[in-house]
Amino acid sequence: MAVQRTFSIIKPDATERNLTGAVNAVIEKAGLRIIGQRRIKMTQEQAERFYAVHSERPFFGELVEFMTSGPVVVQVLEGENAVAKYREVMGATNPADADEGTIRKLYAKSIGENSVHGSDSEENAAIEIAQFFSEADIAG
Ligand code: DAT
Ligand code: MG
Repeated sequence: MAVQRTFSIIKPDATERNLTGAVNAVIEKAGLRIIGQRRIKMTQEQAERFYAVHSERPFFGELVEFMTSGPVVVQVLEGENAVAKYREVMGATNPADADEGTIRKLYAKSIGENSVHGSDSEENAAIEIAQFFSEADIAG
């Protein structure tokens, strides 16, 4: 498996509790390199576009409201098999189902406020990275 990039967001529940460094420590310990990172306040339009695939789901309004409720840290991660590796390190969407040692097991508050996002495919990673980063702001 080749070196890949994936897209990560440290969500508002985690930035609010000053967990950016703690989350980054888990990411780096897993062998993933943080090659782009920016702290932003997502606009409603950015959040709606980012989660457009979930627009028909009953939790969509709540999700957009949460993602715009405070600062987030958007990141580009690089490493061997980075997409699947980061999904593994994040843990299951619902922290109640997440494995020990995963970011969501350690830090998530609930299925909605679950501390991190990670891309689910290499194709989506490229689309998501392009929404928030230009190549000039990434250094591998
Ligand atoms: P993941 O973030 O693990 O890729 P997803 O893509 O299915 O999960 O959903 C995106 C986000 O939407 C998820 O991180 C939190 C929220 N979400 C998903 N299912 C939910 C539910 N049943 N209730 C509330 N929020 C939910
Ligand atoms: Mg997802």
